[in-house]
Amino acid sequence: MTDPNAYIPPEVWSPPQNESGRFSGINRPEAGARFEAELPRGRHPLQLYSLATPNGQKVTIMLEELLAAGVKEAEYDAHLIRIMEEAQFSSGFVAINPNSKIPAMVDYSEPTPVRVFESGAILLYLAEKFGRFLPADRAARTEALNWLFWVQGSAPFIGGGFGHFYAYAPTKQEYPINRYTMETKRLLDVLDRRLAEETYLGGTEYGIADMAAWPWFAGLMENRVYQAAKFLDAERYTHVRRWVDEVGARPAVQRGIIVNSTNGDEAGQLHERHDASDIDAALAARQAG
Ligand SMILES: N[C@@H](CCC(=O)N[C@@H](CS)C(=O)NCC(=O)O)C(=O)O
Repeated sequence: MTDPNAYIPPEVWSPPQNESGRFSGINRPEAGARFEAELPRGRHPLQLYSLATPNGQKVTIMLEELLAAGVKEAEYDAHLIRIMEEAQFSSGFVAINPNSKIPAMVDYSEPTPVRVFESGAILLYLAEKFGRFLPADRAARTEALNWLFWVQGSAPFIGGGFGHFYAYAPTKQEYPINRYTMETKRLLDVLDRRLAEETYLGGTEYGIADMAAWPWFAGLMENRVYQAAKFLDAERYTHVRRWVDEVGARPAVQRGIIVNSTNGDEAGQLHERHDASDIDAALAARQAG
């Protein structure tokens, strides 16, 4: 039977007019800058341009973990990029990330400033630069990278697939929701089985694979993204639950996840981070509120 509402693709696609999905207003089929504007620059060697989404939080968790481990050279300025206001399409941002997505970073401590984009590449860059949170031994390093790349490759099915069709699409449609729920639950099961056999994703040591995965999976379990924990029956993944709690209790994680945040109670938001005291103040405001 043919569905009378089924979409019949034209011979050549053209962008829809007046679509009402969450990101429809900012999406275009062309890359590149949409307007001229330089990026701000603070006083620290590392300049981060980001927003507190799961992809952004990965990097601020890593930076806070480095600082907590005593790596003073990891001091950073975190500038807010408001993606719904199209700040990722400024000429300055596109020059450091031609893909126009947060997070992106510039390291001015190198003889020639180094740009780094893609959250996984930023985690790897920082781990290698400071020799932390990634084992040196080839086998252990490879296993940690296996899981880092697993998260990087899998998260778009959670965010762009499941989250988009479950929470953001203008209408709820069964086919895409089934498809991406199936995949999201399969990924939760992959993670659960891994964490049944090892304490952390990479193995015995906490590291960049955990930092990459935690914001996505903790976000799902704790309803910080998509309000879907019940729908996904997330609590049945008991090993994921154990790891979400354990990693979430780390002070550096609690500090990192609020950097560049624009949600929640206004006093507890932290649009920019230029000093450790910025985070202290936002955490204190959250506790008081
Ligand atoms: N693979 C990228 C994905 C980054 C990404 O999707 N960023 C989103 C926010 S979480 C973004 O900037 N979206 C803006 C846009 O699509 O215009 C990474 O891991 O860094």
